[in-house]
Amino acid sequence: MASVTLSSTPQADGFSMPAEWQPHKQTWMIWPERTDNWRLGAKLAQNAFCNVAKAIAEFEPVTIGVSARQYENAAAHLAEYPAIRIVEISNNDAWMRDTGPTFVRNAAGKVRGIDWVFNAWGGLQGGLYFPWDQDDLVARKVLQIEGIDRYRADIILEGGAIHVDGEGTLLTTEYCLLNSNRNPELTKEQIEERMREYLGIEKVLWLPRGIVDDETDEHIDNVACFIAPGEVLLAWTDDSSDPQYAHSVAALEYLSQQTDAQGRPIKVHKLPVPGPLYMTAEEAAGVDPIDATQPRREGNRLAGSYINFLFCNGGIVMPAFDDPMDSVAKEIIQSLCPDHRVIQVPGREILLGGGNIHCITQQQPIDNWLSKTA
Ligand code: KQY
Repeated sequence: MASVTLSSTPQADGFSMPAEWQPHKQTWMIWPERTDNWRLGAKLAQNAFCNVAKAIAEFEPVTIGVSARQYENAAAHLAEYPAIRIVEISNNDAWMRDTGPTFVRNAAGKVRGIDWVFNAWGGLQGGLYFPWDQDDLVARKVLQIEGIDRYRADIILEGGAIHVDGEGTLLTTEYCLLNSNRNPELTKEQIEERMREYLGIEKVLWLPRGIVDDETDEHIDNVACFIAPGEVLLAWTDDSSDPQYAHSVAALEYLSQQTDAQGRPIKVHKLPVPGPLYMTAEEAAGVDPIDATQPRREGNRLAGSYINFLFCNGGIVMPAFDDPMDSVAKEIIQSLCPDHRVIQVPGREILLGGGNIHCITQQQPIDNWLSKTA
């Protein structure tokens, strides 16, 4: 089945983005390899990504896009996991949340994909690498592989910059979406309008800031997410001397005064942050200091957060950091989502590259779901 490029918008066609906890057909990932982001030839990151893929595969199929150069290596790592498929996709790095499509669905359960313009988190004004031309083709290739029709959006956006509740509300951060290195020609109102047109939402909730030193310009998917309609999980610290405190307090104060698209007051659940966590000298020395514009140095604060997890079919895959807060965060999420089995996977190697489990994954909703379950 071919993938057609559409000239309309999802909203005009009756499509909207489902909540992440709605049923998935599969989850997509990209195999990590660039040695100026992933230390020691990306070997440790490859193991970490494999562990994430295996954890997700306990709940649903996984497809991993791999460059031609790494195809055999990835296939050998994952040969014994029939729920994990390897396909060849060229890329500039391994952040499927941001380079993959955002899927939308209509009332009949038909699925389409949005292919956002990607500029490596800021282009030549603070972006994280150049070029990013292969990353900008990833969403299109995923949709072609699946035979899913595509909307090419006229806006620069990464999937990690948005969360939705599936009932009309979108959550984002001003620091990222209003940053002059993304869409400087658009006003806040025009960006909201684009979100309505592409994601079929009705209301945008704007947190001012995200996680301190998050090199994505503070994506929402590292600081807060919907855990249910009307309920937001927020990264939190009680340490008022930590710069994260002001970010989290501002988010809490804002959300406490907001209602969602259905008119419900937002209920906020606090989720402790780990650490603070910092890059060690050994970790920094393992990264090749070549192309990436973000140098890795001993003492860099890492943007660690347990918010950066993925809902799967019946499960949640979340990071652990060998930190006292690991078990606390897991218990909070498990108690809020009793119908999901929460699995923790080591997240530090992924964090060293600048993100975590949500950033390296993209869920594809099941198609014709309503007719199949009717
Ligand atoms: O967290 C993400 N969504 C992407 C992080 C990119 C980091 C590149 N070094």
